Amino acid sequence: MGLTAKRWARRAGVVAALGALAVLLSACSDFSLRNAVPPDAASVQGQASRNIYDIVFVIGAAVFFLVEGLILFAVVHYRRRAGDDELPPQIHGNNRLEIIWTAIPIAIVLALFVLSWQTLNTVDARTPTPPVRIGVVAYQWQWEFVYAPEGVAWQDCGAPVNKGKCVTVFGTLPAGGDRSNWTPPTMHVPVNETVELQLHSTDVIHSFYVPAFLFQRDITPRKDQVIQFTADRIGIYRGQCTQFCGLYHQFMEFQVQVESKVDYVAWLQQELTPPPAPSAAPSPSGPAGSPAASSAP
Ligand SMILES: [Cu+2]
Repeated sequence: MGLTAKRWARRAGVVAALGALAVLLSACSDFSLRNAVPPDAASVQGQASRNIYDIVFVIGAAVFFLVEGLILFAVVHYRRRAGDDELPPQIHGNNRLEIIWTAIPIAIVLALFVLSWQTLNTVDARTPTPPVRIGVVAYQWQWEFVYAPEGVAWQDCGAPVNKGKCVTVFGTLPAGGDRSNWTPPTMHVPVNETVELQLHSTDVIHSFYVPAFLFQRDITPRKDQVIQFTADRIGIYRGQCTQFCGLYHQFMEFQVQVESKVDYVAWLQQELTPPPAPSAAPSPSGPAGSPAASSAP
């Protein structure tokens, strides 16, 4: 009686597990292995992050399969068989084994520490004379990208003496929240040149994130962040604020257009020719009510 109940319970368990697996697989019909790994890096710094990701992934996978394989082997090979009525010999302590399984994880952790340190140095490396400097102003709920000429700080672009010298890309909210005819603000940068971003928030914490650069940095009010990157693949890359920053946070998208130096200079020149932007100063005033077109030039 007890045995039959146990068997039924086991069968019910198997059916439930198969059902759960079917539900799980049906939910993953869009699953592709491509989505399970980070995107191809489009910057030198992103490639460094990607390299260490790959190394950690390979080590993690090797450890997983080794440990799971040994567990399965032990469970199957040393399972209790008919007639096994006594415990197998009980062993306590094995110095050689214990040294090995302590030393290997320590070696892995130390190697990863050194590699992470090197990667961090690559990602955070800064040159004192970046060829391109951009002021990035984040506010509820858009972005402004301010290009100031050599010798002018982006914060001073609003001064009358600098009129016509700066280029400002103003982000606008999609009218009525409708994205169909809306383009997020675009940051133009030349390929293979170091670009410095001076990240500034005028209100709450935002976050600068471009998935293709495998990079994210919070922008905290009253504490500007300076980052540098070198995009090495021409293309247009999506960006998004990734700190929930209020009602229209989801509209804080932007694009980074990586183009040839010639195209970049041509774009800058075209933007510098009149008619100039109505105001080059950051205008953090978002719309009061619903998302609507704001101060686009
Ligand atoms: Cu934000």
